[in-house]
Amino acid sequence: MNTFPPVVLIGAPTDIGAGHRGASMGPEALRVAGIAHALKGRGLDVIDRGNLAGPVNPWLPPRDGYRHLEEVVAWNRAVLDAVYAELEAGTLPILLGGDHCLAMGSITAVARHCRERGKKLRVLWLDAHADFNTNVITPSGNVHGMPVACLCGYGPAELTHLGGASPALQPGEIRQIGIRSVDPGEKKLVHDVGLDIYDMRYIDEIGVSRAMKEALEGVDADTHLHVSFDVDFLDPAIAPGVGTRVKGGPNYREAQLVMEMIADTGRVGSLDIVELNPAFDKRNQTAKLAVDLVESLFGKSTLMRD
Ligand code: HAR
Ligand code: MN
Ligand code: MN
Ligand code: MN
Repeated sequence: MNTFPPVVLIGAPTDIGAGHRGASMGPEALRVAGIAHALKGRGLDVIDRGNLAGPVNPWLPPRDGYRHLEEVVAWNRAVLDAVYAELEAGTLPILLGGDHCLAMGSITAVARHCRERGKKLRVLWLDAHADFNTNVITPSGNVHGMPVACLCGYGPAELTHLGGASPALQPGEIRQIGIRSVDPGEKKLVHDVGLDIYDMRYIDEIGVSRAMKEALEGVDADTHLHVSFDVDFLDPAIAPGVGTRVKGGPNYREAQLVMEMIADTGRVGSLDIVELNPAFDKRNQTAKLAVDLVESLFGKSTLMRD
């Protein structure tokens, strides 16, 4: 028997923070890959709320080191309100992105919910990238490279104060897993901030099992676990459908083990699935893989283990 509340799918069809067009097609690709059916197969109640609306992508160059800042804010406000309403209602929101800038809205909502309920928060950031750039150090101006920095209070007021108080998150509440692409200025900043990063070298050396045990240390019955799953976390050999591929990511079994170990905590309270880009995919294989991994995240495993 699962112990999950009803899960709610919220589509945010935009590529407003990305450097390639196409993540806006992510929500539909995940639906076509059968995400609702797969979750129902896990015994979960699934409600698909359809898609949020927001500004179109004007595809302009960066201004002051940010591309589309105003539109990024508008999308994130919509995500924040939708995700917060679900948490208040006691459901488990799954954000179907969309690019990773949207995690500012979802995680700001989750953080507010946890503060109000006196719950501990742990964010697992599964990604090839640290997403800790600012407008000064960004090589691109793309805001999907900045959400973790903004959540920790480094960024423009419109984004750092999305939910009022800033910072929304303390660096100590985050664990980043799978990281293998960090820009030079970003490297210094994550070091100075003391972000807990399980990069690919560390995972290569100690293995997924030990790395995940460490990343999940301290998660208890009082913890809300938020998983921010950037699909480019996966090795591009198995997941070509992303805009920013970085080789040397987790393979199929390693990724499954990550999800299975998170599932074992029984504390998953919210999820983002972001950066899926059908324009780069082949026959929706990356969306299907993401759905397969999400099944594991919600407890699908080969054998009964308890
Ligand atoms: N670090 C690069 C930049 O800031 C690339 C960021 C790409 N980000 C994502 N999400 N795809 O993780 O421009
Ligand atoms: Mn990302
Ligand atoms: Mn990424
Ligand atoms: Mn909760």
